[in-house]
Formats: sequence, structure tokens, C-alpha cells
Amino acid sequence: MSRAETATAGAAAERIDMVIVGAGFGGMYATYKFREMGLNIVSIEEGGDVGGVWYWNRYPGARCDLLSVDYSYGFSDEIQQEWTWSEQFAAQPEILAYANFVADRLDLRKHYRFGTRVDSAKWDESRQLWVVRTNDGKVLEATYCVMSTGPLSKPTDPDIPGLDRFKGLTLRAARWPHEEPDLKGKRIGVLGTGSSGMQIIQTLGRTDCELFVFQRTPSFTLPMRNRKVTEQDVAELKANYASIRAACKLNPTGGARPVSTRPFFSIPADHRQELMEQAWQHGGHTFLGIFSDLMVNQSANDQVADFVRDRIHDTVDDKATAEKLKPRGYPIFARRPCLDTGYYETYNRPNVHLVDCLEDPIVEITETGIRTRSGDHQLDVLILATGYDALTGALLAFEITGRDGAALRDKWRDGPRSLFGVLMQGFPNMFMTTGPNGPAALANIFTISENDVDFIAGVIAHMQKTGQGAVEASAQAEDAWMAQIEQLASRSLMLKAKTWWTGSNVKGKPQGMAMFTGGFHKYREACEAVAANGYRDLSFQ
Ligand code: N01
Repeated sequence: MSRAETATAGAAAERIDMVIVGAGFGGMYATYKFREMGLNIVSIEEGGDVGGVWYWNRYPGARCDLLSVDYSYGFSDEIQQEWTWSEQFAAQPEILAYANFVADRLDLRKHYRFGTRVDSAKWDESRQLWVVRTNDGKVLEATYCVMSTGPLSKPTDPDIPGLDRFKGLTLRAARWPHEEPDLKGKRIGVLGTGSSGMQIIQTLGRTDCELFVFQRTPSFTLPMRNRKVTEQDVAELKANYASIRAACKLNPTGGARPVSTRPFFSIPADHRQELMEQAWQHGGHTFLGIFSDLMVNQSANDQVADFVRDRIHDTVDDKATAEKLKPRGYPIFARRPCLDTGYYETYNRPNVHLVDCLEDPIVEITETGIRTRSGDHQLDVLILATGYDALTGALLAFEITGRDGAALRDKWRDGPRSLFGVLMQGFPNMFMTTGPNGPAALANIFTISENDVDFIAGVIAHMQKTGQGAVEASAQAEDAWMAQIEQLASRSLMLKAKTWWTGSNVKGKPQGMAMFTGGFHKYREACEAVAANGYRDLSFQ
């Protein structure tokens, strides 16, 4: 198909086969895959270049807490052979360099319109195409839309009065400036102690500044124990990529980390202790994989949480501070676990001060700092690491209108609904990658993205072969998938925490587990089963 100009509501429209939204790792792979299929594509990205979250999140200490080997594409052997990671857990500059390397290697940039936002996408039933309007006044008319907008791309500001009043420098973890701000010798307040906040705190805490940590809910964190990748590691990795990638597809995490089949209480108490000690020393997410039932057995979960609380007690010199840092009242791993490098040790430094906002709540932000119930904390810089309107936020940020004028916002009023987080009933020819009802943030984003894009490519190839113009999830298949998500989640302890996983971090957002908790391997099997039965769960026109 070739590009052509048509007229839509007065604006000249560009007719293409597919619009892809996002230049994160999902959107980049989609851009490559659908170009290779011969589709005429335009990819849109709000940021100035490729990288998605890694383009925006340039805060001090930003680093991935998944192993580099997992956090990379497996679809191209050339790419995995040509690229060499320097650390087991890569830092943001190296991940961004990887995104740029892939974009150069596959010549992806020529398809992108950077610095551009989608304002609306509307399905035109009579012409069976999407009319997509962007903030530069342009109109695209596309047979297919692929939304690779990312589960964590719409940051949220804290709901605290006075945020606009602060006269010092306000920085957001998720929108960190490209020019490094001068923080030397400053009085810095950090709001938020999730993965972003912790990385900032452990990094800035070691520099020349006075750091005030405003902690509401303490998070659990495990030692990362990062190290440089050796020449031998690289040789082994490059020789074994094929089997590693194949194993990832069979793994609930979509990654290489082993996952135990042993329930906690099936193991003698002294051996359990030994396993936890070993996993703690080994570092990374190993700890998560040593028992099979941590997310369904509260007593097992309590004992593992106690083990971690004991490590906090051992590490933090001031025992009153240690008590404040100990997470309580929710199961360990029911909020996304962080991996740190000396996070708790940071609080042994004289320039790092913990403000416990459960005991001493924030009242307001003033011109000169943060006022808590006990008094004023004077600050030069305020860093917001206060999280995201996750999973659905980026898609609901603009207007998506499906068949019969139905708004996505209405369809998702009580929470997101779709088949696999990929297709939606009522929204023909619109696809998502790492969408909200897939494993999204619970498994490796690369493995999911590759699975989703390949699945969509299969659907489109089937449509081309059978001469179909439009596809969506059948109502029955979507309902069955959503029922499975609900049933799996009802057994899990994940619903017992206040977290972005369940939408409870955003005021007014529908609450509940929107993600598939059955593991990446089961998710992949479900997608493959639909393809294997000739896509009968989908509805074609
Ligand atoms: O966000 P979060 P994040 N007053 O939602 C606090 C990925 N990620 O950006 O829990 C006071 O986890 C809030 O407190 P509370 C990863 O998947 C990965 O850190 O609501 N505090 C919480 O402490 C991660 O899970 C990497 O009580 C307020 C914090 O802000 C996800 O991104 C690195 C507040 C938000 O924590 C999100 O992590 C970074 C208020 N009014 C991120 N409002 C790696 O790979 C919010 N908070 C390492």
C-alpha cells in the first residue's frame, strides 16, 4: 500500500497501514516487525528520541533491577551478538545507549515522529480505519493502531497542597532534566521511597548534600549485589543465547531467574533459614524464587518478611531509624520489590535524615520547603519520585473512540478490560503491547513485548490471507480472560497492599488486580492457543 492524501474534516490526512505509538522497547520492536512485514507505518513518540522510560528517567542512580541479559531483545541474534553489557544490572545511560544502538542498527528512527503526541484516535466504521490526530495538527488514517505506550509512562504528582508554591528547584524522577542540575551542597528533600526514590536516595545520600527523605510507606528492598560482567560471562552468554531465550519463554517471570516449586513449609526450618541467607548473599531477585508459595501463603510470607526486617535491624545503626524503615502491614512482594545497593546503609550517614510521614504527616508544601505536623523542613531542592498512573494512564490520557462512538474511558470505567492486554472488544484493529491485562509489570517487559508483537503480526498475517478488514476480541473471549485474571488474583496476597499494581496509588482510580498473575509462560501458552485454533476467539469483519 502506498501513502496517499485524503481529506478528513477539512484537514489533509495521510493514509497509511499502521500507526505505532511509543519508542520504548515495545514500540521499537513493533516498528521493526511491521516494517519487515511490508506495512507502511508511522511511529509517534512524545520524547525527543528512542528509549521510552529510559529516555525520561535520567535521575541519579537510575538503573534496571532486572539482569541485563534478560533486559534485552532476543529476536535478533545479530543484535545480541554485537551488543555487550558491562554490568549484570545495567545503569540508565547504558540501557539508553542500547536503545540507540538498536535504533541505529535496524534503522528505526526514519519511521518516528519524535516530540509528537497523539491527541485522539477514532475508529471510522464505514472506512474501517483509525483517524489519529496528533498535537502538531496532523491527521493519520491507518488500518491498524498499535499502542506501545508502556505500563509506567504517565507520572503522577503527589496530592499535597502547595506544590506550585515551592520557590526552590522542583525535579521529577520521571522527567529528569537532560542537563544535570547542580545539587552540590544543597538541602534536598526526596518524596517517595519506591524503586525510583530508593535509587535516588542511596545515590545522593553519598554525595555532598543534606538529604531529607519523606517516607510514607516503607518499601521492602533486597540487595542487588551488582558486579561487572567478565569476559568469561560474555563468552558463555553469547554461546548460549538460544537456549537462554528458549528457557525464558518457559519461565513465569519471562526471564532467566530460576523459580522454585518448593512450598515454604515443605522445607525444614533450619534449611529455610539457610536458603534465605544464601539468597540474600547472592543478591538480585533470587530471594523471590526460593519458595513457590510466597504470594499465596500468609504465614510463609510473614516469615520471609521477618527475615528482611531483621536485616534492616542489623544494618541500620540507629535502632529507632531502623524501626521506621521496617515495612509492616502488607505482605512482602505484594508491592514491587526494589533491589538496592547500600540503601539501608545510607541512613548511617550523618547527612541523611529520615522523616517518617506516618508518624509526622506532611501538611503542605511551602515556598521554602515541606511542612509536616511537627514543623518546617527548609529545602533548596524538592525531588518527586511519587510514581505513576500506571498500566492505563498513558492510554486514557488521550481520547480513544471505538465502534459506535464508544469511548475507551467508558469501557474501562471499572478497570481495564481486554483479551491478553492486546485486543479489545469494540475497538477493531487496535492492539496494545504489554497492555494492562497481560503480565505487564509482573514479568520481563522484553519477553512480553516480543510475544505481543509476534502475536499481533500473526493476527494481521491471518487477516491478509483471509481477506479480513477488521479484527477485535470476541466478547466471550474477553470475558473469559478477565474472569481468569480475577480468579487468579483472588488467591494472591497481592491484593493486600496499597500499590500501583492495583491502582490504589491514584485517587479515584478503579481498584483491583488488572494484570494476569498466572506467569508469563501461561500467558504465552494462552496467546499461542488462540493462534493454533485459527484465531476463532477473535471476531473478524
Ligand atoms: O513509584 P512507586 P516508583 N505523600 O509508586 C510515595 C518501576 N521502576 O517510580 O507508598 C508521600 O513505587 C509513595 O508512598 P505510598 C518499578 O516497576 C523500576 O518508585 O503511597 N508520599 C511511594 O513511596 C516500580 O515499582 C526501576 O505511601 C507519596 C512513592 O511515592 C515502578 O517503576 C526503577 C505521596 C511512589 O512509589 C514505580 O516506581 C524505578 C504523597 N502524597 C522504577 N504520593 C528499576 O528497574 C506518593 N508517594 C530499578
